Amino acid sequence: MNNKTIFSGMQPSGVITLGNYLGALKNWTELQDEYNCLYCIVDMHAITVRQDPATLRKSSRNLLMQYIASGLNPEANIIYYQSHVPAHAELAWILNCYTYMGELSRMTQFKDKSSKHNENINAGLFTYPALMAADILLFQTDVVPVGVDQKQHLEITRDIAARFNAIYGDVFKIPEPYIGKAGAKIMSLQDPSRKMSKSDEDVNATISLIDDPDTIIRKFKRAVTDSMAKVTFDEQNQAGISNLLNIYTAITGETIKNIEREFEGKGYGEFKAKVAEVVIEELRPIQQKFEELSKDNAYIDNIIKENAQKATYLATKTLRKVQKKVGFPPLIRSK
Ligand code: AQP
Repeated sequence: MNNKTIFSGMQPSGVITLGNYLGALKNWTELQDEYNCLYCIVDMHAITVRQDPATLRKSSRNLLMQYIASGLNPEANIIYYQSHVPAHAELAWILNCYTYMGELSRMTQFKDKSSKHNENINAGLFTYPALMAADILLFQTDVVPVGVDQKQHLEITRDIAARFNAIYGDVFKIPEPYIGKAGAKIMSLQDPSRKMSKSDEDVNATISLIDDPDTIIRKFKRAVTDSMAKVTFDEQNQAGISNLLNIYTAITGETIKNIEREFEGKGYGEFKAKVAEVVIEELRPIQQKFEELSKDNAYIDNIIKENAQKATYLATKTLRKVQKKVGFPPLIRSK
């Protein structure tokens, strides 16, 4: 244990995908023994896109169970709902006042999501990075493990923290990104120029963490490839095959060169079947554990309660310091 803090989170905006798992969750489980970790279910971020309330509640609980089922230890890590810790919203408001419209408008995620949801381009979607900065900075985080798609948000977090520190002294620790070598960005199976996303409406574009073996085989069979008939890593001309190679290497730890050699002279059908097989085997124990956890409501409720308390305690320390720095009057406590 190195005493450093890790913070990361996922939105309960659908069932998490193989992209979320390989780009983030799998790395989290490898880091948990070394660091003090907080893994959040960022439900406040999720409502920047319209959600059905009952589905959001269910997805949030499922996501918490999927964190645990994937190997996160809920006793050693703080696994909690963002909305249960009001300090996230309180710090986000303050940081909004130290974040510029110009920098927010350069965020690729805002551009992508506002074009996808042009009937609901709300202020929350625009100021999403200030809330994400609050999430991270509240815990004096050293390291943030994210997929490469979230790197821009981490950069703005660092800019906001440095700006705040330049005015008020060393209030926030400046966090570093941690991007795993394999699985940094998994692409859609139907359009390998876009990332695999849990909110994708095309069910064939994503592998979800709870897909059964037949579904996984079918989705890989339908995955878009090319007509070059060779399993080689070439993101320009063979984006689909390169994506499958990325998935295969992220799961097996085998090098791309070795995988190319293994499939030399073999057809895409055989390669896809092998990729499906390793994915099925990777997900099998996670799915079994998820089933078990789904039956133990009291255990899950207890984790939710205890971890919210732990996170609130840590977050309040930073929040009070920030409130004092910006000039808010101190709370008067009853004797
Ligand atoms: N395709 C991906 N490849 C690798 N990593 C990915 N991540 C997301 N997609 C991929 C990583 O997963 C974590 C969770 O992200 P999030 O839920 O906060 O939001 P997101 O990046 O917007 O994820 P989605 O799946 O695309 O959600 P929706 O569809 O709701 O927008 C992050 O660490 C991210 O890097």
